[in-house]
Amino acid sequence: MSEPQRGTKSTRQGEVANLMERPVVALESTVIAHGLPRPVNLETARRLESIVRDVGAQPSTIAIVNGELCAGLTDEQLSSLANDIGVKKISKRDIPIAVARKWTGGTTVSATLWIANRAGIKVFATGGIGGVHRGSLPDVSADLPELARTPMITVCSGAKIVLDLPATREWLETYGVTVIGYQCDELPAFYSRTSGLPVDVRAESPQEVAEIFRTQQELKIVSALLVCVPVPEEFEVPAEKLKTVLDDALAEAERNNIAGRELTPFLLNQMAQRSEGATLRANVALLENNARVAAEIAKALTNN
Ligand code: PSU
Ligand code: MN
Repeated sequence: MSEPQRGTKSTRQGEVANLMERPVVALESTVIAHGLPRPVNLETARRLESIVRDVGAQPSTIAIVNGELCAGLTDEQLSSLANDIGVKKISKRDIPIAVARKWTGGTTVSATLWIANRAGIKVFATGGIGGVHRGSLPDVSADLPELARTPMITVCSGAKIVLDLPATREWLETYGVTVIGYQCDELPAFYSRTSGLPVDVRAESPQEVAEIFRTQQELKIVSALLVCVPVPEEFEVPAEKLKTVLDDALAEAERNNIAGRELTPFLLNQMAQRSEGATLRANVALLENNARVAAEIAKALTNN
């Protein structure tokens, strides 16, 4: 495929052509629209793109703008996602509605995977994937089933700490999503470098990741390859601090009956406030680091 499929539009046409031949990294946009506060959100979105470019790959931020599926945004579109009121959080199930009703919104991991895969992109970077939420009502992020059916390398720092991590780990295993620890032996837990949960294999380099992905493609195994990169050490939030902040955020969500699509942004925001910004700094640091690792992997994939 040399062009994005029909209906997937790039506002930087030239840049998205020849996706298969050039190293391209898809970037998610719910994190910009709803995951980070202003003005850190736009600064981070721009920085992620420049980190990918500095490594020698092409960034392709994925979003829906006025009902168009976009792989690659102009700076104007990026800032409207970051600043406009009424920008939606678009999950997989919302895609047809968003297109039909000409919405503008940030795409979650699930919607980003679907659009980026259609555009022929192989590598995707995000912060933390969604997963199985805590609590008695089953709330399972659409990110998980989309990972199970999309053959893309997804670079993340594990699942967000607000989730039920053991249940999320089990889900990935049940649905055959291969989990790589990038220079680590445990599944990272977003703001923490460890979770006590195992990865399937440890990889030391982008080349090792590329080799497993190529093998997966040769075997025609259709699921994501989840590459988990721990938050850089100096930004890790200490366990004791994290525990208090998390417990308080979860309790606050329950008191306010927050559920559905509001829950993840609410919890992230609560934690940032209650930790004097420590979780926010960790979130930005891991996003930047993941973008860099994803770009290196994208390059390793095309160098063969
Ligand atoms: N990673 C971050 N911040 C975020 C998210 C991921 O560092 O805000 C977003 C992703 O878009 C992910 C979504 O898909 O949170 C999960 O939301 P939910 O639990 O409602 O599926
Ligand atoms: Mn949910």
